[in-house]
Amino acid sequence: MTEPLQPGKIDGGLIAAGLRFAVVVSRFNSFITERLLRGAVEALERGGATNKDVDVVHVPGSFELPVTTKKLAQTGRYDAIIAIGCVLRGETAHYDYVCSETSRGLQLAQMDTGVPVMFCVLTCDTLQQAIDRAGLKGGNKGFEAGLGAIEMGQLWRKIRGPAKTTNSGKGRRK
Ligand code: INI
Repeated sequence: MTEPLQPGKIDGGLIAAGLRFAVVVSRFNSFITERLLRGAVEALERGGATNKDVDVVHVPGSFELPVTTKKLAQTGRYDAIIAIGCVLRGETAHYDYVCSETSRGLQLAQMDTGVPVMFCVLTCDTLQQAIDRAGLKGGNKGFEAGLGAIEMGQLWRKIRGPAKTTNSGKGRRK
């Protein structure tokens, strides 16, 4: 009898050492987003990332996350990018525009550049829902995004080899 086929597996691990990350953070609702940021940085640190491996960039609101994420991705310096925001429903349709354009823009940023982008934008009806997801009973979504960034960064390196430049380098990946 022949042995059953054993397919080769390509998985990302949870070791951040040697990978480079950017974290883009919205200042809007900073009470929440700074907690998500702390969670993301903690995950990267636990994975073995060091100071030189992580850049944190602040933007005014979630609506500014996509263009900034794309700009950072185009530098070729990062293995993965974490986009952090918090959109809270108000009395008008503003919430819907910010949510849809932010999610669509972040998806476009990763599809256009090929750099994995973690969608860590809370879209909540109430402040309590956001608090619960920023370190209380719903865990910390920033920490989960940090783990996701490590896994995707590792996976990409296995699929296509290391990024071409360093954080201090000037070149771009073509
Ligand atoms: N930005 C957020 O990140 N969260 C919100 O809840 C929010 N609300 O409700 O208005 C918000 N608005 C600002 C927006 O992201 C832009 O910064 C602004 O419109 C300027 O482009």
